[in-house]
Amino acid sequence: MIKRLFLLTIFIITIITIKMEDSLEIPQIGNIFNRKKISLNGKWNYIIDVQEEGYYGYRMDVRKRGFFVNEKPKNPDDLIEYDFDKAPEMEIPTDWNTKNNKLFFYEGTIWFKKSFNYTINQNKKIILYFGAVNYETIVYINGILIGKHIGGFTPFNFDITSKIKNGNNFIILKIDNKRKKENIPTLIFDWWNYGGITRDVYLIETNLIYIQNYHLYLNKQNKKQIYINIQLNNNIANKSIEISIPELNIKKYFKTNNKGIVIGNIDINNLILWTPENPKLYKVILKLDNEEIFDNIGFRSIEASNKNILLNGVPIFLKGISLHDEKPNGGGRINNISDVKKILSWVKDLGCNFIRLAHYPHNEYMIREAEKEGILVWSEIPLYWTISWDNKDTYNNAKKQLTDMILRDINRANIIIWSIANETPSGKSRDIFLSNLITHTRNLDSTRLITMALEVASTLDDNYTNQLTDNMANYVDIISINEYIGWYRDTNNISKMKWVIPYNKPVIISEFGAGAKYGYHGNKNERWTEEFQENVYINNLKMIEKIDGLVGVSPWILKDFRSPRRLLNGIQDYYNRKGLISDNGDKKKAFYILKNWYEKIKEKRNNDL
Ligand code: GCB
Repeated sequence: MIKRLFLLTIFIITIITIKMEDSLEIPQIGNIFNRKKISLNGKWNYIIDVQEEGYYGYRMDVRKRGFFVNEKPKNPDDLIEYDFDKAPEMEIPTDWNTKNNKLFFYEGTIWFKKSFNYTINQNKKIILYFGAVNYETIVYINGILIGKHIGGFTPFNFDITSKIKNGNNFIILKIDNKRKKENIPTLIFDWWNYGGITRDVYLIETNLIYIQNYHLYLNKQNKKQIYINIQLNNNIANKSIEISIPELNIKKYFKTNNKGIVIGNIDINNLILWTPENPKLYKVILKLDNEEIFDNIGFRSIEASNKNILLNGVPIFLKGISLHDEKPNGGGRINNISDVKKILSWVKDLGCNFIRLAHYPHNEYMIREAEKEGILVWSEIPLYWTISWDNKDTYNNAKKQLTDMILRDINRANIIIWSIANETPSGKSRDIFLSNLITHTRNLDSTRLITMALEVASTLDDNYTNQLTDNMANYVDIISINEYIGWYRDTNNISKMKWVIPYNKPVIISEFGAGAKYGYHGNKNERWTEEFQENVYINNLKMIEKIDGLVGVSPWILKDFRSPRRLLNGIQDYYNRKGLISDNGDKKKAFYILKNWYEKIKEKRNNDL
């Protein structure tokens, strides 16, 4: 019996592996906002499957019960032990943790099913697109496996043209958000592991040959020229693509090379560059055969020059704040534009021109809205703390997440920084891993700066001089440092601290902060009070402004956020309390300290000019 089961399991695993190789996943399609699409958001049925019965099923007889790939077992006389149509519903997109009390701490497998009607249009391609699903997703359409995706924050899509039927169809997903050592992120991280279909789901309808993605950007050396790079889904040569920018009276034609790529440039006069003060976007229309897509694109340059960051050739100071992708009130993943607007209204109230979107790629709504508002962005992948540096699959996973983050937002003018990693322990394997990712990023995108959040490993003999010695500082364009002086260390000595940063590069203090529970008051030396946090801000800002080469700060963090590592009863209650604003939207005292400092910086810069 045991032998039979063993063989059966091997058989099942073999089927799964063989089929996985036939994955219908295709390279990410760009600019989903302005494609012809049908939304598959809305109600999906779900089955919580703690032991992954529907996948591994002990005593499972494939013929009789099947995996949970159909809506219910197919034969009427089979034992019915699952039925999606009788299962509860969840409104997608959402994390599952905040939608059902039973799922608050849940990390495991949940199955989802969506039925939909479709009328087939001959000579069209149908692409099934997911904005993000956390973490591992196996996708079936009409009972057939079409692929698997890992990574919780980037888009992925499948060409389902050959699998979709006229009339009724159904999609089933097995989603698993168990943490694993070899994953990105790994086992331990300081945020909530929200599971589920957290971003939009669409069916995209395109021509058989379509524009997969494109990048239009300003020539750094010649501000009267826009570079163009367009990629079709097919290696076809001599396809004609029309590009028009009506506001600039531009209409040009380009032909693809034998890789299905267009590389070219357009000369432009009177271009208004994108800046935080005037976030000018131009409507750009790309036309291939009878299919058009448009985008609103801003043009700007960004570069690091000695210890400055130059936006359009002019030094800029980044008045920033760090954010998690979490709703303004009550936790859960952001999944709509009004959440984004609320968060950005706080960002603007604080006087910021810059946000650090920690610690993974955020919702596309956030980036697009910030772009319209003139807010610059740092975007990063969840390569956080201790990663399995020697594991090849882990590297490939990181590289894929990085690539998909870049491809999704390649045309967004406000993103000026790609960050590769956060607080990683020094070592040879890590350096190889990270430097390879940096090379990859530079090859994909030459129009942004690269950084990673580093830590100070040592202080000099006087104990007050912080010295940055991380080897990765040699590879990045900007030195970014997370420091928690006044909270995790040196609580009484903030003002004595000095810095030695021996690189001719701009510096960002990418994190500092302190925990405080809103409404809890006391002495400035008493932890968790608003006064303690306020004092940490006052003294840190005084110290930070003396740092040679300082071009920006993004303190930790705008709003209290959920984290399972924050256990202190009555104070933390599973929230990281370093927010300048409570989860209910109440501003703590430190909010005003930072706001005033940003006001002062503005005045100082105006006086300097
Ligand atoms: C850090 C991490 C951030 C944490 C923060 C903290 O250095 O980058 O993810 O949440 O410290 O509050 O400890």
